[in-house]
Amino acid sequence: RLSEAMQETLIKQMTKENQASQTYLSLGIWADTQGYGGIANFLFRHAQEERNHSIKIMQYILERGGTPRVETVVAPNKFPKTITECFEMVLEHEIDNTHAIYRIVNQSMAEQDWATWNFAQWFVKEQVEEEKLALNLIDKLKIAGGDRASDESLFALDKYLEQAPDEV
Ligand code: OFO
Repeated sequence: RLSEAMQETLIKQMTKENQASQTYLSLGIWADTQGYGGIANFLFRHAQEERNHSIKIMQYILERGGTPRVETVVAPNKFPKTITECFEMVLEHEIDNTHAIYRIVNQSMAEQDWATWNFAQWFVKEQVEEEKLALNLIDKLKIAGGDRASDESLFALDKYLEQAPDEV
């Protein structure tokens, strides 16, 4: 059975994943309004993934006999000015979430809650993928010329991201 403390930590992580989902939605809206429909599509798909992460945690709490809780998320209020900044926000966001996942791993070790430790490993692996994906976006944009990329290369990148796999 989950300890009270672990349940609270997992509920906070549910909220964090939901918050991430809102952030990606907001970045997607920004990208679309700038004319980058492909990048927007990519970010919207990512928003969906984050929501799934939240639900995965909710289900885990239920499976362990706990009581999850849906909490308020705040409206994202920071918009990027450029595509580079947008992708950097994605990376920062993922790094921050990786730290949160590591805190869950640490807590599960301290409590000798091996079931949660094992559950958290899925997220450890997922964060490696997500950071890699974000780094990859930044690299691709750099190759295209960064914020000074020509319209053609941004168009190509946008088209690529329209259908890019969610993992690299
Ligand atoms: Fe939930 O994986 Fe990104 O943050």
